[in-house]
This record gives sequence, C-alpha cells and structure tokens, in this order.
Amino acid sequence: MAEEAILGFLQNNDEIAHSGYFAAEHNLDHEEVKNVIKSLQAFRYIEAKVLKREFYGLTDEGKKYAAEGSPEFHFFSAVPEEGTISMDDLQRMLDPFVFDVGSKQAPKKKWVAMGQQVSRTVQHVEDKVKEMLLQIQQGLELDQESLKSLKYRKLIILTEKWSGYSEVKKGANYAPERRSLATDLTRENLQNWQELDFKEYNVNAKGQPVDSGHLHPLLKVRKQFKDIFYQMGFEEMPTNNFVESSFWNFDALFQPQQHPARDSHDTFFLKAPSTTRELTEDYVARVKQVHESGGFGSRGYNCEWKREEANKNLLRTHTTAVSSRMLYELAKGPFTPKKYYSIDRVFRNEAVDKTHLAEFHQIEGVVCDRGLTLGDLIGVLQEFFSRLGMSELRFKPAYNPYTEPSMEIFSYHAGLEKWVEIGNSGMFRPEMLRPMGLPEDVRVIAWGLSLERPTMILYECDNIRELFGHKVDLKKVKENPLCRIGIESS
Ligand code: FB9
Repeated sequence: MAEEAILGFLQNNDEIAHSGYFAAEHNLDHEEVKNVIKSLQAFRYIEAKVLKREFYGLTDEGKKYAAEGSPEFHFFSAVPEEGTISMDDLQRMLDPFVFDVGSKQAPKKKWVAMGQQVSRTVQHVEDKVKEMLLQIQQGLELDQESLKSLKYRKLIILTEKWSGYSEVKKGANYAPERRSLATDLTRENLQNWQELDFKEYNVNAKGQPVDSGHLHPLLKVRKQFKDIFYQMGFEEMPTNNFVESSFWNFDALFQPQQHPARDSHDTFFLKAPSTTRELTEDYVARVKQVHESGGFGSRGYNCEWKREEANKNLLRTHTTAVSSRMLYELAKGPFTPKKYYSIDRVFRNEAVDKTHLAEFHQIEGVVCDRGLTLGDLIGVLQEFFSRLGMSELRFKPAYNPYTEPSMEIFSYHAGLEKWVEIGNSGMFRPEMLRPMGLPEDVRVIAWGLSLERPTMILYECDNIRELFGHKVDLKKVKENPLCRIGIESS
C-alpha cells in the first residue's frame, strides 16, 4: 500500500518533502510509511533524510506568563524609567510571586540594578519569554537554546517526540515497484540467473551474536594483574583458605594482641571451629617471646602474650596472612630469594558503603632477598605500577604493625584529575622475620592494594555493588568491553 504510493508518487514527483504530510494526504498510517521508507532506503530504491520534531506544551506557570507576561517584565515595568524605587515599594506593589521571580530574573537579564534602591539599567525591554511561550502555543518551533531555558524554568514540558523523513527522493536502484531480489543461488534460479536481480551481500551485516561465557570484570582485571606479576617473575601464593588462625593473621605479623583490628568490631571470628589445633610449638614460643620482650633489636610489646588469643580462628583480614605462612616455609630451607604474589578475598567487619563491602580482593606483592632496601621497594613499586599505566607515584609515610618503614602509595589519575591512594607498602619488621628463622640480612619488602578499586575506576562504576554481589547486572557483565589497565578504558 504505502510502498506503491511512495514509489508511484516519486515516478512523477522529485521528492516527498515530509513523510508526515504525505501519509496524511494519502490516508496512510505514518508508522507504516516510515517503515516502508526505511526498507526502500536499505535497498536504495530511495534516499531520505531523518526528521525529528519535539512538541512542547506550556505548564500552568507558562500559561500564566503567556497570558499575563513574565514576572521579570512586570518587575521591570514597576521600576520607574528615571530614578529608583525601593525594594520594599516594589514588594508592596507587585504580586508576591511576580516579585519573587521578577527580582531574580530581571537583574539576571541585566534589566535592573538591585540594591536597597532599584533602578533600570536599560530603557526598554522585550518580554521574549512571553513571546516564545505564545509561539509554542501556536505550535511554532523554537531554537534549542530557548527551549532549554524555558524547560529549565519549568514553563514548558515535552508533549510529543515526532520523527519522520524529509527529502525522500529516487535512489540508485529506484523502480516504480520493488523487484523481488533473489537472495540465494539455488538450483532453481541457476537455470535463469542472468534475468534475475540478486540482493547485494551486506558484508557489513553483523553475524548472529555468538552467545558465550563472559568473564566478570573483576576477573578480567585480575588476569591483567596476574600477567604483570608473572612478567615481573613473581609466583602465586596458595590462598585457598579463607579461614585462618589469629596466629598467622596477626601474631606472626607481630601485630599486638591489644591491636584494635583484633577485636570483633573489625574481624569476623569463627564460632566453630573457634580455635586452631595446628601451630608449630617452637615457632609459637619465639613469637610469644618477641611480642612479650622483643629481641632482634626490638623491645617487643612488654605485655603478656596469650596463646588462647592466637588460637582463635577468623576469616582472614588480609592475604598478608598467607605471606607470613610462605615466609615461614621459606625460612625452613636454605635461603633463596623469592618473589610472591597473592590475589584473593579478605574479610573485614567494617561499615559497608558505596566503595566498601565486608569483603574485597587484596592484591599483595612480596619480595624477599638479602640486603633489600626501601629504595628497592620504591623501585619495584614504580616498576609494578608503571605497568598499570601509573608512572607518577608519590609515597606518604604510613604505619602498619608488621612493616617499618611503611608507605601509602599515591598516583595521579588523569581521568579523575586527582591523586588517588592506590595502595600501601612497607618492609616487614625483624620482629616478624627473625622468629621465623630467616637470616639477619634477609629483608622482605611488600605492598598491597585492592582489586575492586581499580576495577571500579576502569569500569566507571561508583558503587561496588554493581561489581560484586547479588545486585550485579549480568547484562552489563556480558556487554562489558575488556578494559586494558594502563590504557584509558575505551
Ligand atoms: O586499592 C586501593 N586503591 C586503588 C588501587 C588501584 C587503583 O587503580 C586505578 C586504575 C587506576 C585505584 C585505587 N587502595 C587499597 C587504596 C584505597 O582505595 C583504600 O581506601 C582502600 N584500601 C583497601 C583497604 O581498605 C581498608 C585498598 C585496600 C588495601 C589497603 C592496603 C593493603 C591492601 C589493600 C595493603 C597492604 C600491605 C602493606 C604492607 C605490606 C603488605 C601489604
């Protein structure tokens, strides 16, 4: 119907100026006309330009201004041409609503000079607002700027979005009626393929989307961190135990038993099994010793160290608990330099907010070798973070119970245009390393950060629940592009 009408009309006319009027003139449904135009366009029977129109209506306030004029115009009119008038007089003269809006809009339009006394700064003004509102009422089109200001003052509201086509003309393949195009080379049309018109191959057509598995953004970013660690010669630490004893999570790290992080406000302690059964007695004795009275140049915490405290099972608060186990294993044999990393879940009984859940993935790097210095730590941090595209680092002295010196790490994030805290680091204390049995000249540098923070920044999500937990929108996971760290996310 619409197709014959359009192709037929163009046989004797250069163009269809407006698909809406054409549909009306030919009693055709405009939606059908639009679909036919879209399809004829695809086969280049015709060409056409998309036409979009927005129709607005006046709000009650808008209707008031259109009928009576804008408040700023009334405010201006109330100010004498010469001389001044006091605000109080104006307030008395004008309707409260007119005074309230007029006293804001008139000076904004630089029509009047405000103060205790008000005077005109121009002799004559146009009530453009009123005029524009009247034009809207007449269905006339306004420029985007004007529409924006009227919408901003809530004087108009969008009533209808209209789209159609204009300048509909003959296309390269125009014909008064559509020729059915052969779409396949079948045995039948092999007989007379010379007479047939074959539909062009649309080599740009998107193939059937292949539904496949999708890596969660966190795992995509985790892979990139793992690649960087492997490139730097690190080996992964086994982190397959969320449940840990207070001994490895705190005591082995020389974290005092009175430390606030060790109470249930910060840490999830287990009800069952509530205590660990497997600690190496001789090592525990050395840890007790260093906590109570120091050694290795330290004076310790000079307070009683309780075994039962160390026995308490908990959900590990950091993967540094795994580092302590690995360093203890390393101390058993003849010392060999090592580079370890871990990326896995840690649990903290903290106040949850947009960027914090009770669990997150900690990324940790540990380098053990003789004579390592703070310079080596800064060096390895620069190497590590430069591979993440963060080359400009700043270090701020910090405190951790298990490292001295300790540093918070900051990087300037161009996208966020600010310095971002990207992690923490330090040199493990001798009170941690020596009781393990590591030689005196062995130094261990380490650093840590989270996996969620970089992933949230790269995937521009400001609420961690978009990334983690039951509120994750799987569609987004499926559509998420692979954001390469170090390269601005596309
Ligand atoms: O991840 C963090 N920030 C970060 C990291 C990367 C990043 O990349 C962007 C693409 C550009 C952006 C931001 N932080 C560590 C810093 C902050 O977010 C901080 O507020 C939150 N921290 C977590 C702990 O919150 C209680 C992040 C988490 C963290 C902090 C410290 C360690 C690990 C994780 C550590 C350690 C450590 C120190 C010494 C020795 C061994 C381990």
